[in-house]
Amino acid sequence: MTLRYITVEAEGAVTTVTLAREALRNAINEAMLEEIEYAFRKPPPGTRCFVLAAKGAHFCAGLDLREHYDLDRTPIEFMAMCQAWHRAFDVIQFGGIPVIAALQGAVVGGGLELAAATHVRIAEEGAFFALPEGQRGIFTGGGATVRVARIVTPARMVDMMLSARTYDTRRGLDLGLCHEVVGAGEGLGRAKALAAQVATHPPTTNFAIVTGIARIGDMSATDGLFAEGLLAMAVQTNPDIRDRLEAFFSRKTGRLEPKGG
Ligand code: 1HE
Repeated sequence: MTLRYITVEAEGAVTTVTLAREALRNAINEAMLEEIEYAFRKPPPGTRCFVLAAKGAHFCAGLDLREHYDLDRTPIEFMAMCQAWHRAFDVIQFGGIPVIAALQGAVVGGGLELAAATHVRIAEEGAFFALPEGQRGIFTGGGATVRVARIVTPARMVDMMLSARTYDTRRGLDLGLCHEVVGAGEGLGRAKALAAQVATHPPTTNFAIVTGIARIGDMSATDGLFAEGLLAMAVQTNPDIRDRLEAFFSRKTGRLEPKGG
């Protein structure tokens, strides 16, 4: 596929997907959405962790409102559009490969929906989170009612949509919209460093972490415990982990330190 709105760059086991529509604040049109889905569905061989980044001062302003206005979609056409967003973001969340997001500036509307599909979110100072759809007279359609509501609670999502309030990185961290805050200009470097470390985990371990926990959240407790056992059955008996355990016994690996973060 010829990529026009994003770039994809493989560096060893880490592949960086970058939104590259800076002039329109990385607003997502139909073609860009297809490119995003393609990038995560067909990773370069050997990819063990993704970084999702964005060019310019803002991560993503959400749905391309201009395209939406110009296409004047029918209800059925917009339903199909929502399903395309859901499909693409499901590939990000459930593709089995961890995705670390580097966020700056506006992470709003569909941009927050995109970020919420990633597994670890590193935000630069100055980043902000919002769901301004209500203010525009529209509704979310890229998965926020599921993903964002589960992060911040459904009640808070109602408030975010009615008030269009913005949360800075401090509040974003408290609410779980981001997991780490770094200085301006440091997000991509930190995301790549974390991705390089995550990429050293056995792929089946990462698969279980990024797919299992969210899937089990949809299950009853009984089914969830059973599913957890099945995942652990595959992961804990993987021969690849024996070397790691031996390294722990022989003190070749560092110990956890209670330094927080
Ligand atoms: C856009 C879009 C867009 C900017 N679609 N063109 N999302 C929103 O409601 C967010 C709308 N955007 C903003 O609030 C601001 O643009 C930002 C806070 C992100 C950035 O502000 P700023 O001052 O840096 O840029 P700007 O001057 O507002 O925008 C620069 C250009 O990008 C300008 O076009 P220009 O031709 O006048 O230069 C803007 O029109 C354009 N632009 N955002 C199209 N979103 C599946 S449903 C998902 C639901 C949604 O995501 S709704 C969208 C919510």
